[in-house]
Amino acid sequence: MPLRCFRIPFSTNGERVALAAGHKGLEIEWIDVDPDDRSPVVAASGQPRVPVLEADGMVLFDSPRILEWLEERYPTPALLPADPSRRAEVRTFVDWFNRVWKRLPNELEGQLVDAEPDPTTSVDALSAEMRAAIGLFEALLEGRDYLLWSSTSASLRTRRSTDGSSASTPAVAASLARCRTTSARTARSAPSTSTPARASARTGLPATAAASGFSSS
Ligand SMILES: N[C@@H](CCC(=O)N[C@@H](CS)C(=O)NCC(=O)O)C(=O)O
Repeated sequence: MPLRCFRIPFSTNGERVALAAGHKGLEIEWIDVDPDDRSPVVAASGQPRVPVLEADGMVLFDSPRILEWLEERYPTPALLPADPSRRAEVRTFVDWFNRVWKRLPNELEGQLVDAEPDPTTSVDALSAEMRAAIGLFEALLEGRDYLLWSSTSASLRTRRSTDGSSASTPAVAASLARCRTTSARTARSAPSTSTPARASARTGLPATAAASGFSSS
């Protein structure tokens, strides 16, 4: 049964699915969606957000749920550690990342694109908070190749939002380079970006993103 995924190219949540699929060596048929016309996504899933995965006759949305499903359906190679307590640590960290840390880039985007941005913060304040937070990731990578565990799950889920690291955060930079190697191994072809467009690729990562480790939010 083929895997089909609606996405907006370069969107962070869609890239989680692309990276997980790349890690597991799965083919995905990507359906690129026009951000201003979510009707195909709503028709498929009953809600407007991407990514949406169609697989085994099911429709799944919400990237953490999609990754959990991929892990269960295609357990090897694993995203999560086998040990239950290590597994719980990774899930706890990922939940923190989604609910707490990812608020910063989301609010930053709001400052940049919303007609009436939140007056209680600013691009400068949010940027400074993000730069300071990268130290947390640098510390988590002290003495190990991946965040939390040898599993790649936490790294895949946090990778893009922590990109932009510099010489002052060498462990983060090295970890991102390892992720790039993983995705480059499986993301050889670039998908079409026409809208809506369908393209099959190992991970669907646009070549520029695979090469550079991602760009904008
Ligand atoms: N929790 C969801 C969030 C999905 C989400 O916000 N997707 C963005 C693109 S990265 C989107 O479709 N935004 C459009 C909107 O909010 O209407 C996930 O992790 O998949």
